[in-house]
This record gives sequence, C-alpha cells and structure tokens, in this order.
Amino acid sequence: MARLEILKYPDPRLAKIAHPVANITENTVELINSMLETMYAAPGVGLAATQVGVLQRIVVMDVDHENPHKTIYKLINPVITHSEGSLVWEEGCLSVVDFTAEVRRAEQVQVVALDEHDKELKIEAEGLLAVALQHEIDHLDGKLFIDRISRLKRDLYARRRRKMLRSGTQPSEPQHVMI
Ligand code: GNR
Ligand code: NI
Repeated sequence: MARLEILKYPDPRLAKIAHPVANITENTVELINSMLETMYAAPGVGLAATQVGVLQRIVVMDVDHENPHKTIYKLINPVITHSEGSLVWEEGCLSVVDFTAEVRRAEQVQVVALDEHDKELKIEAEGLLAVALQHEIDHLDGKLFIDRISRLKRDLYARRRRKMLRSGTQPSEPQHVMI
C-alpha cells in the first residue's frame, strides 16, 4: 500500500477517458488499497484512479469516515444505469484546489459496478452518495465539476489558478471543506 500523488487541475491527464478494467488482478487490489489510503489521507469522500494518473475505470468512496457501520465502496467499471430528479450541491474536488461551486446533478442514481472479487454490485443512492458517484464517474470520463458550471466561473477559476501556479502560491487548506 502506498500514498499516491493526486493530480491537480490543469494537469492534462485529468481530461483523459479511462479504460475499462478487463481483468481484476492482484495489481488491481493493490491499486484500490493505495487509492483508499490516499483518499483518507487527503481527506476526501471519494477518489477516481484518473486522479492518481491511472487511466483505469476504478473508484473508491467513503462518504461517512466517522461511522463504524459505513460502507467503503470499491467500484470497478461503474456505470450509471438510472438517474432521476435534480439537485444542486456545493462541490469541491481534491484535483481542483481552493475552489468550490454549486453543481446541478441527478438527485438519485442507480449504479452497477464490479467489486474487487469480480462480484456485481448494485447501488441505489441519493444525497451526497449520489453526488459523489456522479462526480467520480465524471473523473473516469475526463470531466471535472468545473466543466459543469458557467464558463464565466470556470474561466475566473482557471485564471486564478494559473496566477497561483506562476507566483508559487501554496493553496490554503481546502481539505476541511472537502467533506
Ligand atoms: O472529498 C470530496 N468531497 C466532495 C464534496 C462534494 C461533492 C463531491 C465531492 S468529491 C471530493 C473528493 C474528490 O475530489 N473526488 O474525486
Ligand atoms: Ni474530484
């Protein structure tokens, strides 16, 4: 298990489409464990393999770190099979430092995926879990939440981010707003 580096916008690797996992191997399980370690250390409620520079359709999620009865999701090749309703949620992203914005998404989703034992999982989600599932599956398709806000807001962020990078400004602590 290892802690992995999280890619940050505007890294072009975040815009690539990830490939389905053809065979679940020891390497897959190892990657999932490293992604979980990276997600908890961040801390974040989810992490997609794309964010650690691996173009495979793998997501880990835990939307309730403190709850001993929580579910830790390890999702391979997740697909949204049904979505319904709409909501607006204030989102952040470990790959989009120092920024949050309201994003409109489906209110409820059904997701089908494989777990690390090649077993099919069906998840019915609403609230933060539904938002996080859509956010993570977007990462696998090379999309960030800033692609789902107005061009004006996105451009303002892009400009501020480029300025930060030019001047070597360290991001302030966004981690606490992540969860
Ligand atoms: O930790 C995270 N919190 C969060 C809050 C609202 C909507 C989406 C998220 S996902 C984010 C972690 C992350 O960037 N996953 O890709
Ligand atoms: Ni994200």
